[in-house]
Amino acid sequence: EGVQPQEYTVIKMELVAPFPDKFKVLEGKKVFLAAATLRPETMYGQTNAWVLPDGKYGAFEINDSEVFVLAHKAALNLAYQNYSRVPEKPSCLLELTGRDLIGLPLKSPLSFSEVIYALPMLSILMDKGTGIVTSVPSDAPDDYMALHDLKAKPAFREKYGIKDEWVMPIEIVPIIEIPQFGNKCAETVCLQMKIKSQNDKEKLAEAKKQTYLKGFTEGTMIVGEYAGRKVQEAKPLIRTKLLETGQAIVYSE
Ligand code: A2H
Repeated sequence: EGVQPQEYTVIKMELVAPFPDKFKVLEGKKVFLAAATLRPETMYGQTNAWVLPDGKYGAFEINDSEVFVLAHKAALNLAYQNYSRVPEKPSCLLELTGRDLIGLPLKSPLSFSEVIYALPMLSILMDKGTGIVTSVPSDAPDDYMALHDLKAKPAFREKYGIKDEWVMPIEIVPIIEIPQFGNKCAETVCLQMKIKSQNDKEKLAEAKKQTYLKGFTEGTMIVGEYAGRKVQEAKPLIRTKLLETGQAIVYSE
């Protein structure tokens, strides 16, 4: 980690009622999977959420009506950042693993899909961000490959009890146009670099570097309120809007 603190936008992905049995104790509250992102302007392209199957998560009471599902360490950090009503000790209402989260239906801000599902990603680090990632396969190479793996490998879906209907209908949503990379830059770069799976860590790190820089410096939004504007201009505007409307919060570490 660098010297500069990383400032994330945490997107509130709302659990759709009725809740499954394990989550019944949370009924009557608004429950969100809290996903940390550095690219709030890409939220139009969300197709699903990612969780680590063996990761330990908790459902933490954030205020009188809201509950966040996230890694314990992130809940503690949030408390210090004054988002929990009991600052020194955020109360965990329910202990969870990633497996409990797989298949949850969610409603996420700006996504063109009415409902998206939580699915497994094996490269999630539990000590970074919130341990929950929102998936934008058009622009994030990690997301593109993890989705590719799920679609291509029935045994992988079976292992985690994933219904085909959560995965197979997913289509990549073009949201940003980048010269030479087109409007699905993650796919372009993963194909060019012949990346085979989400476990191809070194190549994926390189793919991320390329797309991240290109997207920010040369990308143009092709959807949403700021269609036609450069990513650089749209990013802070979209972020501010998400924060002001209560659909996201700031999180730094
Ligand atoms: B980004 P940095 Cl479209 N484990 O959001 C693994 N990856 C994580 C994570 C964790 N615990 N927490 C967050 N991330 C991902 C969008 C996105 C992201 C796009 C393009 C690139 C991109 C949609 N996924 O990140 O190491 C999140 O994915 C490329 C850097 O703190 C988050 O932003 O720099 C990013 O990694 C944070 O990574």
